[in-house]
Amino acid sequence: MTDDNRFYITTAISYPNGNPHIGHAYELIATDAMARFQRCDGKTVHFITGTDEHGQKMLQTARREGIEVQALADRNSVKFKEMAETLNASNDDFVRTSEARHHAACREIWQRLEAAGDIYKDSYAGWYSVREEAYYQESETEVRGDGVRYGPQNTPVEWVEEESYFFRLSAYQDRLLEHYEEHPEFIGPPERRNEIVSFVKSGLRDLSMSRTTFDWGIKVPNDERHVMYVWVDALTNYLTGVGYPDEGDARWPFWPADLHVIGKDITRFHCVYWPAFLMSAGLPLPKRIFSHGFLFNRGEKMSKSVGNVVDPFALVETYGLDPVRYFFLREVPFGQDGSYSHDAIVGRINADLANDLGNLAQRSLSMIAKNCGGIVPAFGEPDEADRAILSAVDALLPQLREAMAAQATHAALASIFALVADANRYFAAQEPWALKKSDPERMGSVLYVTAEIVRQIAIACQPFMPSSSAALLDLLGVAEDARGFDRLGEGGRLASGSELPAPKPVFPRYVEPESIKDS
Ligand code: MET
Repeated sequence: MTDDNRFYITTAISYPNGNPHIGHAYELIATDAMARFQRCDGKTVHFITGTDEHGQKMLQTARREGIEVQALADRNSVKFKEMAETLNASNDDFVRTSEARHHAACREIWQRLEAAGDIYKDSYAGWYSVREEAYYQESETEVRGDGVRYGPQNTPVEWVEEESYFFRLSAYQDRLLEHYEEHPEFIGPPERRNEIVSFVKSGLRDLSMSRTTFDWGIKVPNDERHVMYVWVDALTNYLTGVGYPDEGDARWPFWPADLHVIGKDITRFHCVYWPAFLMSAGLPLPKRIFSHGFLFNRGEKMSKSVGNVVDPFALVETYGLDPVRYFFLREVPFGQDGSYSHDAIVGRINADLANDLGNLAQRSLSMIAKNCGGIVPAFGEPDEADRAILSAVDALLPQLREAMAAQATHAALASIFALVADANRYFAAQEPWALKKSDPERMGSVLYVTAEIVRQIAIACQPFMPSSSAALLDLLGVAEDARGFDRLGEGGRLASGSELPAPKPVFPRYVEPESIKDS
């Protein structure tokens, strides 16, 4: 069952009660970069995302819109699928919780919890946030000046009183604490881990697992008046995505998940409830759960062509996909909150992508085209500067692995772009244009070294900016099957004498559209 070469990674599944917004895009882009990273690094990856279609929030939205809730789910789920395509997400599957396969997985997990003696019937009376689909203890809520009672994450709560099945969560307190202790990597970043440990230490109450006041959900086996609490259903999607309950399914060996990427507001569900359900069901626990922060547009100016700043489609339309992916993954330390604005995005596009990486590639490749007949030049005896820059770039992979093991996409990109800066300094200091007449062989060596650095940088950038990196690798004549991370370092050096296609710019500057500049 354990095959070190498999890597199973998931995003949270989104409530399709509205259009996808920037938060959904942020999580999907980051998770996609992590999935692609592992693929480039030789892993067999299974990456899933999806939509979370049951629960009271969906029902309320459908009623407000005057449509059937299934119709609402169908309509908006499509938009989430479209977003995944627009963002060039490489997910292998898209799980919708209204699908039959998911219902089967949920029924099975319920029966396992029941068989373990962890489910009992009682009645629930307490506070519930429909926006979060979360139960809260009274001590976690407060009545504010507007007379409304709010939960700890600032959403209104309402009183719920009904017959309910319960899960013996309280019985798992010690086992959970033990697990956190023995697996410090289980929850990241450390701030979230600390919060969870103290929440669990403060004492766990049994969890209400079903609702009877509406029927939009997965029916409880053998008691059809109850539908499962939406989070029981939602979390089980991670099992549905690997073929559960069919443990003979070809995807089942991917379980347990290597990484669940989620937003920090849903850490409790993933780090307390989910492992407890799995322990009860006798299934192995995911290896790691990483909670990212939120991106805010703090009233900062956005491009006027991004009519709605929270619309990921408009962002991609305005700035281009890979620049948006790069910005999200580079600008904000993954795991922390951050902000975005038009100026910040344009700054990154023009400084990092167009000036630094784009120019490095364009200048070196056009010199090869012009002065070397478009043929990768020979690399003569390396001098001190050549050796220094090549050994820096050859040492990139361990740094990337370390950063990505901690989901630090910003740190991985910082290492890559530090090399881009080094390479630009190398190129400027070597002045290959001046060597053209005085020492054409040396010019060839400098261009070779620069192109070789661009090759490695482009390979390393694939998880983050897949199509721009592919374009760069095409310009360098790197074959499709020579783009894995096993080709980073000395082993994959560019072949002198190979012919390159005509160079063209890959990272254009962002220029304000005329109509907007003057208005
Ligand atoms: N739909 C939930 C949310 O968006 C996430 C479910 S992940 C199992 O908060």
